[in-house]
Amino acid sequence: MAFRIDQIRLHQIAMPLVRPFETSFGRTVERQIILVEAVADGVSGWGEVTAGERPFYNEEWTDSAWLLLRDYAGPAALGRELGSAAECAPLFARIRENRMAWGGFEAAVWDLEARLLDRPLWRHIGGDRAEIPCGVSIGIQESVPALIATIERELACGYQRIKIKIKPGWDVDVVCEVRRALPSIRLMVDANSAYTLADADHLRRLDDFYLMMIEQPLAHDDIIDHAELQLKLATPLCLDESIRTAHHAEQAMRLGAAKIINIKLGRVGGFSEARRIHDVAQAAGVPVWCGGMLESGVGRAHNVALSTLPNFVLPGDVSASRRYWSRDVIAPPIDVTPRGTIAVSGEPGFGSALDFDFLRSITVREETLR
Ligand code: OSB
Ligand code: MG
Repeated sequence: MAFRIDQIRLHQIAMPLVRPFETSFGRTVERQIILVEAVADGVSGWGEVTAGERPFYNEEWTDSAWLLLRDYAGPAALGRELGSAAECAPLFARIRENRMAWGGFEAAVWDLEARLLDRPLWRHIGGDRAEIPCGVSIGIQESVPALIATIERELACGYQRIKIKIKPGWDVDVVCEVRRALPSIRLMVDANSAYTLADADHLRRLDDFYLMMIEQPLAHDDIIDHAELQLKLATPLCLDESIRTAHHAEQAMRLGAAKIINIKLGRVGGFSEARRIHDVAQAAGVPVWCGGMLESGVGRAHNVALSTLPNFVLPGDVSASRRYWSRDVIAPPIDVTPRGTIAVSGEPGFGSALDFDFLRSITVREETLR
């Protein structure tokens, strides 16, 4: 359906995590999140920028995203007549990368279109399942017993698979002990680019622990070394950081660098590219799952919607709001069933209401583009 973007509002919110989250590239204690509100005909659609606070996962960070939206993506989209939400991403074709920034806006436009059509976002993007399988991502802990206790707590909540973050010095021995304590759980690891091909023999030791996959062991922008590493490992490799477009996905699958693909809405620049990656992977028989970036309820609900597409066959890093937030910006918050699933909402758009009083109370800057 055709609509015109009359206004764009940027809201930056500060949200302390319930507990710090540590990966191979750093520790996050508080999120600084930009929510993007796209307005047409008095109706607002909402999206979330998933950039971190520092440029350590990819090149983006909260402040870079703010400037990109304010000075480039916003002006490229304002006042434009769109025939449909699918026409949004091409407006940003001149912008190199910075996908999390403009992808937050792109997701808001899909939400907006779903609301204009009075339709749930998950149905609007072509989802076909009302309940999605869920896993959790567990950061680097201070000790192995603390890690095992954390895993047991998450299993008790019903989560279907456990992902643990690894880095040099917190890898093979840790996985070995987790496996000894919990021999039959569905387990995987994520290195966030902490290794090189020189570590191939070390990484091969992970083959003893029948992991579901090893996520992004090598460089954030590499495909070829991953292909070479895969030849040396029995455990399937999954790419996260390296896949930003369907073209990257095709190259990685062709070379044998990715037997599984993690799709993150922000990393790939929104729903259009996420669906394209989903489709090329499906055509190649490669399963995908939805990654997470410590999102607030807005991004979390978008991830739930994305996960309803048919080739999202593995449990994603899409988990309950309460794992990260004492209070979320949406009401009701995202919750998990005892079966380790999240049920989608039948409400229009991303499916929950924003808690505007709370949103105002945690807003640190706001700007309206018109
Ligand atoms: O690589 O998947 C990742 C969090 C921040 C940055 C990168 C990653 C992650 C996670 C958390 O694993 C997933 C979540 O939001 O639960
Ligand atoms: Mg990852």
